Amino acid sequence: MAESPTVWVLNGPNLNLLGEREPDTYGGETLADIEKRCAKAVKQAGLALEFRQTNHEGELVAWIQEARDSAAGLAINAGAYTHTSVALHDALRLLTIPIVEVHLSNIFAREEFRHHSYVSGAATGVICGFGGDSYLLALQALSGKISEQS
Ligand code: CA2
Repeated sequence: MAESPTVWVLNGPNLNLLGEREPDTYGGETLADIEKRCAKAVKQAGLALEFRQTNHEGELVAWIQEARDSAAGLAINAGAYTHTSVALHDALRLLTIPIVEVHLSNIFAREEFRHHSYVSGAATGVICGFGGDSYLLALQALSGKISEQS
């Protein structure tokens, strides 16, 4: 039987600490809780999941490059690198698969420095402000795009 197409979910700095502080901004779930919900959702959609987190910008760039050959779609919460990283923008621009930018919080309702994203210009779409549900909504969008293509 053919392997299921794999959706990659990449997470940037400090997201490993989710659930420990600032629940009003980011919700009470840990990243492991969100990963579990994502795993369930992709299984139901007939897809596979690769879910990763790093605190290092270069590692995120390397993973985005790796996704070029391995992923059918990519969801990325680049954390604070969203607002600073031209390197992430350039790496994402090299992909031809659908990309959804994800944020737990509504970055547009927060400090001015969070309103600009280097990820958005390279993404197919953006979902923010729904806590852990933002990831599920991103997977739903990617699943739709992937089935459109096949
Ligand atoms: O809302 C999001 O998902 C963000 O990408 C989260 C980033 C922030 O820099 C972006 O502007 C929006 C920060 C993640 C920090 O994670 C924490 C985890 C535990 C406690 C405090 C922060």
